[in-house]
Amino acid sequence: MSVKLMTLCIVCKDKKVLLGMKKRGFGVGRWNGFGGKVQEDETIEESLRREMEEECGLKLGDLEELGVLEFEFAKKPGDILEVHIFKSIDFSGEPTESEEMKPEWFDEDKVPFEKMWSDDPYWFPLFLAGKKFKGHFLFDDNDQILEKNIEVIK
Ligand code: N91
Repeated sequence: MSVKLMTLCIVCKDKKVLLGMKKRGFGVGRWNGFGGKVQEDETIEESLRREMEEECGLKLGDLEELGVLEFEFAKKPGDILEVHIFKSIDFSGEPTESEEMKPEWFDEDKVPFEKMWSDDPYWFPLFLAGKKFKGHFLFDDNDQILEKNIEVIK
């Protein structure tokens, strides 16, 4: 078994959320939060701050961690992506397109789930409600959910 630490940040402002259209690599063609793999020489928060600047040019201030999700793929059983999900309402700069992401604001009630990962409808509403959560999703070879387990924690 191996566990890879990852980060995901949803920036929120005026009842809108900032997502990025992934232009290349893992998850290409889907609206995502910002973040990525945590490197060995950095903390989870340091990694998120770095990825955020690289992917859309925003500098993050205070962060709130709301969720931890494990993603596992049937083609690589035992390889877990442990994703730490943060909310940011404290940031500076203007979202700017990068080679990896095209940022766009969406109304909280118009999140484009049809062009997002299949697990997002299960936890994004909890996130928007400010609830803390943890869970595990197992995906098939087409990134569809085979197993899910999600719970709100205190
Ligand atoms: O970025 C967002 C909003 N969701 C997201 C869901 C995922 N499910 C599996 N993976 C690898 C994901 C990445 C991002």
